[in-house]
Amino acid sequence: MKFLVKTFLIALSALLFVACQSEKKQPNFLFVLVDDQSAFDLKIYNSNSILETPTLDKLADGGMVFESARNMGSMNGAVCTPSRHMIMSGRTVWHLPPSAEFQKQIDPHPIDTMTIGAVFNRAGYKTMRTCKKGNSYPGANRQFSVVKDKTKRGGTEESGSAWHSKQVLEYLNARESAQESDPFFIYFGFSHPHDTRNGTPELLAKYGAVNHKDINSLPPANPKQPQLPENYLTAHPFFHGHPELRDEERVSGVWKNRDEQTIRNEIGREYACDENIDIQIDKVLKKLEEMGELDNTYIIYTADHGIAIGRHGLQGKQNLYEHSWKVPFIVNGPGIKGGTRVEGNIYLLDVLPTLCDLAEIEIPETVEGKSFKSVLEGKENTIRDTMYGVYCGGTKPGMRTVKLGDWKLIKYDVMDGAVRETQLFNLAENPNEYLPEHGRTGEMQTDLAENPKYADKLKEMEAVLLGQMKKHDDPYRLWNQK
Ligand SMILES: [Ca+2]
Repeated sequence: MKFLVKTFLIALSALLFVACQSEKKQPNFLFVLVDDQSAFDLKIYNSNSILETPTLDKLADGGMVFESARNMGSMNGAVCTPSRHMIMSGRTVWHLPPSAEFQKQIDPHPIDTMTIGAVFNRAGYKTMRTCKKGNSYPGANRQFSVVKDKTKRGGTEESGSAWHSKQVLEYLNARESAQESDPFFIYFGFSHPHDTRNGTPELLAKYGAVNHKDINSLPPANPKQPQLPENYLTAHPFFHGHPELRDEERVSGVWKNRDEQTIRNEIGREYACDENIDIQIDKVLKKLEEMGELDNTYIIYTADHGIAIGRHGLQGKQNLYEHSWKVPFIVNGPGIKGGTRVEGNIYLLDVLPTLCDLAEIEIPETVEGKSFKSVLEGKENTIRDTMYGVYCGGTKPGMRTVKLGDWKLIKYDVMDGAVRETQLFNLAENPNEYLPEHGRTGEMQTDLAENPKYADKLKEMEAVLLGQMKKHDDPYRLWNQK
């Protein structure tokens, strides 16, 4: 009798377990991707910033902030394009479909069906995306069931970032009306703060900026504008190696100007676009809350890469300093401990395997990125030791970087050997990557490559770089590599 009771109890608990499991809803995903935003814009990463982003602050307070999240790089001037290929496919920079380099895709490629939209559709998710059109991965974009892509860089509701949030809100309203119960994956992309940075009139006024259009005059100075960045320079000390690069020479409002008025006005414009995005995200989060879906939704906030806007005398994203190589990365969702900051050492190409892992979906075999679920669960602080970065969009081989611990090496081999430069930074002591031209007094607050005291460190980092180039099938070698 006792045995029967025991057997009955075991069977009952097994049944309850199965019932609970089937009631456990799969999580939703809201993946927010902004275009060309430096992590240093945000107060979350830079306490000197005057940019107000209450929605992101709330996401960070309730979630996890990654200190070291990076775009692996680019083999062409449109850094956006390979970045988006890496996000969608989870593959490394030298292993992407040809559309990453040639920026055109007419025929389907086998990798297309191993990308976010396709993978989540097969797992029973409802998938939707809105984003800018162009400089993207068309073969992956069309895998989403609902696609609302348009480039929106204006300063009105219809022509700016509000258009993207409207697409998501309409999609959520339709789900509600249809009483849709399958989980969702929403790719919530914006066309801003990428130039042209036409902010809304109210937000431009708040940051003292104007949509400057006249190449023959300077925008007016205004005390409300953000201060110059700490690592601002009027010119980069040597040529970056990409002749006639659009982002360094032809961005409306900046052109080749690097004076204080131009840069402060342009950062004001950037902040106006950033804050507008923050407002748009809030609308969607409020809607999810109303629907009772917010608690079961992972929200991921990031950018395709950073941007210079006056830092180091540069304007574009075609460099490997922290302002351009690093991206903001915030995750908020079920089980993530609020207010946490981690190193992470993640690439954007780790997003797909991580989200598969969180949804308990099999990670496609074509993925080369690593899941960082263990970091989100608080079990680890970082998933790799070494980070590798590439800019190979101008003269070849271009720029390469590696980071290991606090140390970072950047090398430039451009203009047929006319520019061969090496920089060594300790990011703990010199997070702004000050150069001699910045005139800081601290021994380590400069480029240490020429300092004999750090010769061994330099040698070590050179070896780490070559190792990473081999590991990632980098097709080039630098002048001092064999
Ligand atoms: Ca971009």
